[in-house]
Amino acid sequence: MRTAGTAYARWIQAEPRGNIFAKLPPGADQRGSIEMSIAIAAPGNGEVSGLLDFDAVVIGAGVAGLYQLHKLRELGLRVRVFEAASGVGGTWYWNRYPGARFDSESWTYGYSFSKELLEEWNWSEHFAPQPETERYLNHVADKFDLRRDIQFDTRVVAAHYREDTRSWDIALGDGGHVSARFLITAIGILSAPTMPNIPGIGTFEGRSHHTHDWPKEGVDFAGKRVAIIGTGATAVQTIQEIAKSVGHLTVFQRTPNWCAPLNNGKISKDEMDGIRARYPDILALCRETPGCYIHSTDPRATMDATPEERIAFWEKLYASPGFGIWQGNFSDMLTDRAANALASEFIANKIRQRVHDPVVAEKLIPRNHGFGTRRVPLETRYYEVFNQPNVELVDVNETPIESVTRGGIQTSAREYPFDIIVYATGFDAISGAFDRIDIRGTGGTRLKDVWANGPQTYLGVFVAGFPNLLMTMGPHAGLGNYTRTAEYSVEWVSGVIHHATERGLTRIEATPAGVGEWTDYVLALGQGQLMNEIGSWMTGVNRNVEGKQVPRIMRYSGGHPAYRAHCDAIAAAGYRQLALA
Ligand code: NA7
Repeated sequence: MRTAGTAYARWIQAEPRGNIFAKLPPGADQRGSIEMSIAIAAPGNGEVSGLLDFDAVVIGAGVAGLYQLHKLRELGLRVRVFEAASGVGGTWYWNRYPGARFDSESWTYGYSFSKELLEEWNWSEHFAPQPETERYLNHVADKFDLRRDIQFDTRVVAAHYREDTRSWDIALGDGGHVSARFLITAIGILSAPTMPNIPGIGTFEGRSHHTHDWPKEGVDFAGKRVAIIGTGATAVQTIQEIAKSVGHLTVFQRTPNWCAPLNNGKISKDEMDGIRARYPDILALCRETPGCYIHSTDPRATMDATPEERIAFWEKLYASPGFGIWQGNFSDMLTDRAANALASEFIANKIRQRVHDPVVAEKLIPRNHGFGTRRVPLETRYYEVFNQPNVELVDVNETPIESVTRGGIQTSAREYPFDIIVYATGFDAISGAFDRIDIRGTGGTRLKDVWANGPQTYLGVFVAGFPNLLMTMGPHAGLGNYTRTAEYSVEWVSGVIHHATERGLTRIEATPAGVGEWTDYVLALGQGQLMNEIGSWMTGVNRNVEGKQVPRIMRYSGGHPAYRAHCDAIAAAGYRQLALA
């Protein structure tokens, strides 16, 4: 993945206005250019804008939504944010399960738009725990006085476009309706949690919680018999935390993941002062790397290094904090099978060294995918948990879960009694949160139907046939270190809206040709990347959701610098590719 992305990123930075399709991988569609992709219509229905409830409605008050509100207010627009939760934070509001924390360096995650905010906020750990991030986002909401335009405890259930008024009718979970010229989604990529389809879930008489809907008052695990279903990044964080206090823990694993050490640490006051002084360099570095982390791919191919050099390099990465071992590995690790197999074997041996029981160790080593081809969970003594006498690993491929009973979980082998069941079973990712809202464009077309065979967008921002709908962090956009990429997304969306409002334009739409070209381009770019071959939330697979069983290319994979170059070029050219009216 990195090879193609990085090379492309370098090229597009050198020639940001060129024909972006000229450097597609062999075999990719090379028909188009960046021209002809969006449509902004001429002034027409400006007269109704005063009758609309709002100029813009934003769905979601998480990282993207908060900043989107701030930016649109700066444009002088009347904005309302609807948020299903009772507070701000999105992911960092909901996911308050034990052990929830960043895998991005805290000091790369904060907003960069306000120097004052950067100056005044202190991170206490290199990878901050959830309560600290939630506090941070509350601080942002207070500092910029955002709450007065946010309606909490309100879910948007439907949004229908009206051609006569060039506006959106938005239906709320409480039965209310509002109208707005622009509808902006800031609904995140991992916000639609999913439960497994196991019979009897409702009959369990103990406590059970999905990690996403964790109770604010917390859950006491001390001495309890606890089950956890799932072994993704969320489960890994939860398991290593609750293993400290449970009476007995049973981990139900379907697919093991390749986990690597987080190597977290506290940040002293002096260290924080040093970080603050380096913010311009840190943020500049994040702008250069494909995923907007501080880690960038090593330029060497795996076989360029001797076996001894490889091991020394991987040992260093394994002992370093954060995603370096995933994002900063050899350049061919995620595109070359032989290279990937070597990296995988290195991690497999680490698991064998850390887990005492060889049978358990082998069960924890993934067999159906290579290292880094699914999201790498970062861990702190996760593997050592399986050395505890009160922790058991159940491979549900060997003994499938048949049902949840009143007292526990019944597998094909036996019934396990539990006091608490934790569902760490993930999300209907990327497009799932869109599917849960009845979004209809021109002619009543449903977005869910348009995307039935995979997302089709222009830049991950627009969908043809859905005028004035703008997505922050939408499917096929450049994603990565969340706040870094969300800030850009919000700024670009704000730029188009500014362009339209200052000219009295009331209709912005992507053209079908533009959407077709962008979609073909993103799909072509994703070919040959091992990540796109395996089912995971990153390829939109969720075995608990109908129609989401097959891996699809859901993310732009050319690296964020190249993504920005595309979007900047379109803005600089006055959004000529949009249909503007
Ligand atoms: P993930 O990474 O999608 O993990 C979900 C886990 O739940 C995964 O191990 C699944 O196994 C497992 N799962 C789901 N349904 C079942 C059933 N029916 N039986 C057994 N196991 C099941 O979600 P996370 O919340 O951990 O992480 C999502 C992202 O959020 C994370 O990467 C961070 O970026 C933040 P499977 O792999 O499908 O076999």
